[in-house]
Amino acid sequence: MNLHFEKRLSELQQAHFDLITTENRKQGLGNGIFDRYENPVLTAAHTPLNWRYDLNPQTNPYLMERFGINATFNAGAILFNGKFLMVVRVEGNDRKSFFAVAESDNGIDNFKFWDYPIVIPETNEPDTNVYDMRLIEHEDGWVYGLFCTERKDPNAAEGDHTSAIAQCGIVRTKDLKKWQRLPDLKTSSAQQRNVVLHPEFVDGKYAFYTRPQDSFIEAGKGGGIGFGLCDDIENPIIENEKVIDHRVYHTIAEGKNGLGPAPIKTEKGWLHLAHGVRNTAAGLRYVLYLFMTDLKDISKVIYKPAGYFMAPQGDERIGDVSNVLFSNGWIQNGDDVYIYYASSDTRMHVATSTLDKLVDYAMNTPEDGFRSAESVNTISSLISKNESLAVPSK
Ligand code: M1P
Repeated sequence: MNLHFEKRLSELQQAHFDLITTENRKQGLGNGIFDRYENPVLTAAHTPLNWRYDLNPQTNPYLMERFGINATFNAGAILFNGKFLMVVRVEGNDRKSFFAVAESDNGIDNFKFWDYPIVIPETNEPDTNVYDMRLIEHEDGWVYGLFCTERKDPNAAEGDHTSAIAQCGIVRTKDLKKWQRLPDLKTSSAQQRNVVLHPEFVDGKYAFYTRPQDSFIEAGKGGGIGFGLCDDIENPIIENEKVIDHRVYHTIAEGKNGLGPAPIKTEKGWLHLAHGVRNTAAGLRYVLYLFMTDLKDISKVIYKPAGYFMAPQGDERIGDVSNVLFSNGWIQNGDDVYIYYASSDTRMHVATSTLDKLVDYAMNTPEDGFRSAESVNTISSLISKNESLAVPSK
């Protein structure tokens, strides 16, 4: 008997069990808009041991990791058969991402991965890397998964091993186990990431939110959150793409932006969560912002608070790609909203709020005045409004 193997296995199992069963608690006072939680909901260490280790003492006497997992992030989310599910972007040490489902009863802790990662069927053009799935329960009865499929740019110059083309891959399922692949979305843009399907038909057509870009990283002359309609999801082509949420100089989204999860319908309009990116001396900074669109004309932005809704804080700031918050999944359960967000391309967190609070935030937070003087005007009117109140001082 290999005593070292047995002892190490038992320690690994205990540590894994302790980690995935850790209770999560709300952090302190918060900002009144949402609550953060003390622990990430998923890290690389949450992935099952039998994904990472050969558990046979004959073939792995030192009980070494045989398949390292680097990160678990950018998860789509859905409430399915009463369970909170995330379709997680799991990235191996080999830099390839794949999708896997993690499930929890309460949405804030005890997330456990299903036995096997998802097998995504391929088109005639194999995917090099797949990531960032948005899950959409469409009124046609399918659950769609829209994700980025990345392939090497066939026109890359000799010796260029980084140029890539990102496009939108589409799968659909009824049970989140068997997935049917549809053709990749066709638009006139050279690059597409952050594509989201609207959950309802619009004029009998499938409606997509897009993110046209000139190049893989840079928006170039493109960018902004786009919108377009398509007749047939099995032959998905968008002929006309119009930008509905533009990049603007000296805002949190001057560099680029992209929609997060599918919007949530409220009485006051469609609620959207998106990310905005700006460049800094320390590299790109990704923050999350919220806006609302009109119920009748879903391409019309009706409320857009200034600045960010959430930005990286504390440990969230550090990771593989530091200073990044990214969200492509949220779950509405009655009035409660569970926002699943990744920090620094490394781990998943949850923040909770309610529909009422998010709509109040979207409708009543001042808009961007685009100049410092306008910010001073906004804060001054708040101060003078508060002056007339008899607020007890401490
Ligand atoms: O590294 C930050 C994010 O960068 C990309 O997002 P975007 O397309 O908006 O630039 C994506 O690769 C995303 O996965 C990643 O989190």
